[in-house]
Amino acid sequence: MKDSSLINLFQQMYRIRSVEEGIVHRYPEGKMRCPVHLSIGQESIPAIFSQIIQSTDFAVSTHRGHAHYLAKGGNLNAMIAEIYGKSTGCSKGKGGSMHLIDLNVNFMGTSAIVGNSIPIGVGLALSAQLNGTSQISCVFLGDGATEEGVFYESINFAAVRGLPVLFICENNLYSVYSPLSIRQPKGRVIAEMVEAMGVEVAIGDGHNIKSSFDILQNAVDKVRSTGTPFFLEFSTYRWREHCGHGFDNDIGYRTHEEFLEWQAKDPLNNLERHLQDSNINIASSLEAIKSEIDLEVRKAFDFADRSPFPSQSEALDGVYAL
Ligand SMILES: Cc1ncc(C[n+]2csc(CCOP(=O)(O)OP(=O)(O)O)c2C)c(N)n1
Ligand SMILES: [Mg+2]
Repeated sequence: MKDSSLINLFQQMYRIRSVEEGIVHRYPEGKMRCPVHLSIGQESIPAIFSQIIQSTDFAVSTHRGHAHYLAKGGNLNAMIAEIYGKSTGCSKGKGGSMHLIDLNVNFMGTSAIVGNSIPIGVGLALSAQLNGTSQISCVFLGDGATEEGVFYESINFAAVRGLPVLFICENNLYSVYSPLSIRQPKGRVIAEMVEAMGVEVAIGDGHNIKSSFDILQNAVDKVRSTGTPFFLEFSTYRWREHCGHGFDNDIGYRTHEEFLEWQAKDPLNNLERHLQDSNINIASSLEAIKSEIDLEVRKAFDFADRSPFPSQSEALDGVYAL
């Protein structure tokens, strides 16, 4: 990869990290009243995705969706305002961190219900097929979501109908506090299980940026050119607690040593060092990129803080109940 592409990747990865570190630092102020599922440590795949995907393509994601929303080009101010519960938020302040959406860039939503957005992504692919567009639909999911029945129904439907959908599974080994080893039979590989259902698959190491880039590029090209589904499984690791801004390595479900092992593979840090080693004059440009992003992120938090809460009269707007 050229240095310029790597710098773009660095920029995306740093931006996602900076936004989530901003949440970490401000969460204790008590102004963000919704739960947050951070993906610090998991930025590489969303950052690569941002470089490959087109804004007309569809994407959906999960409870851990900040990075995917940003990578698809979702509006930063509207995301932070949503987390602050403000009326300027992307769901008008009623959804919080787990309900991100930006229709301007076809980021079609995230959901708190594990597995819930998978059939929605498949339905979007069906709409692209019926409308005869060249759009593809991308479904981000975690390893835990592959244990939901709807995952199998969706994979099967996409395979049978031949739909242009790209499933991107970020396997961070855990579903809340349960490791894969106690949730699935020994030796099972998620991607191989999907392959057995008739869908082409590839497996990547999310900490290897260059190979992950090629794998993702190849899959996007294939889905677009053949109009058929593809399933990707990338290994990755979340650093922070399952839900919240702290760490949870001391509660017994994983060890601090394991965390340190994965943290040493930090894709952002490694990319920065790689860029510095390959080009001795780059350090000041990287610092400039970082300060510009940090400023943008600070402004987004200020915007959210200054924005009004939704008024009482609009409390039930858009809420449908029997
Ligand atoms: C249908 C459903 N079951 C259980 C939960 C509780 N829950 C929230 S997040 C989560 C873990 C999902 O794990 P994974 O898909 O691997 O995503 P990760 O949190 O690792 O990003 C669970 C079980 C839920 N929100 N919805
Ligand atoms: Mg997981």
